[in-house]
Amino acid sequence: MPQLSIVLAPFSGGQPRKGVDLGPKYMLKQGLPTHLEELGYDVEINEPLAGLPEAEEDDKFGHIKNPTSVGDATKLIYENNLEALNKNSFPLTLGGDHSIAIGTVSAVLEKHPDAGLLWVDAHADINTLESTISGNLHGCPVSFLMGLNENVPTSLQWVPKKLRPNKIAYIGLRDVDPGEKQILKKLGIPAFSMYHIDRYGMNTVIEMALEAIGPGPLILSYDVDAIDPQYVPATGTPVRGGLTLREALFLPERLAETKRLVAMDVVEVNPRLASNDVHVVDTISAGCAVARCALGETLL
Ligand code: NNH
Ligand code: MN
Ligand code: MN
Ligand code: MN
Repeated sequence: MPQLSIVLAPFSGGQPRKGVDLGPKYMLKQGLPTHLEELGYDVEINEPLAGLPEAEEDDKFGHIKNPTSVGDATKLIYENNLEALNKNSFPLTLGGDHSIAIGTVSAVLEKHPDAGLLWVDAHADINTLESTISGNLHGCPVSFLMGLNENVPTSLQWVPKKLRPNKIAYIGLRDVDPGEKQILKKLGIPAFSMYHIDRYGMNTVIEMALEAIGPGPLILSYDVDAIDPQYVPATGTPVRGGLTLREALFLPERLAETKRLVAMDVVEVNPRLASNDVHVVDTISAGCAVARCALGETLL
């Protein structure tokens, strides 16, 4: 029986909105573990952040917010993901904000140095400590994974920096900061925006993204704000003009079919930002469906 480790990452210190730490609890309550068991997995639930104190708000590194808690939390997530991978279990990490991908992606690259990363998001999350305007670390994980920062705060110095620019592809972008656009251009990183999805269709965009990162195991880091806010309203930085629900689910369905996925994250679900119960249910359902599709659920 295939093994699956649901890694709970109820962490909110990478951005300012409380409530994104409730994501894992809501996705569990929706029945995700049972649904994954029904797909044939032997499921365990890990809580690497249990006992971690809440982020202290005054912790700053220049204008960068909460570097200590982001460093501490991502290291625990890294260790837990690596443990899962080492026992041949698939880590499904439930966020939490997107800073947690510093931990998950580092773990996969430690285990599988040839792995490629698909970053599904409205945002590129490749701001450096210099380029970030907000100072929120959930907008910076890719720059840490690639080693693009010169003066890294002590708490984040553990990050291995193993991600190469030709082993990542973005899908769903539509809100990229000017500094990030420069970085993407300079490093020649394959990035498929909503324009490309309209122009070529999701199926072809996936083929192009996989072609760009080449063979090897795959990590799917899925920020639910890639999906249009009409389907996923309860997220911290919604941007209109996003993926339809079918595009959003076809992507993980297609990746499951490749049998190359070795780990995935579902992040930025924030039930507290819903203005009514329907918004909560829509958002949580979409997040859970993304995970189930990536893990092999099919319509027929
Ligand atoms: N680019 C902005 C920043 O760095 C927004 C990032 N917000 C996200 N990223 N939700 O996925 O602050
Ligand atoms: Mn993100
Ligand atoms: Mn985003
Ligand atoms: Mn509505």
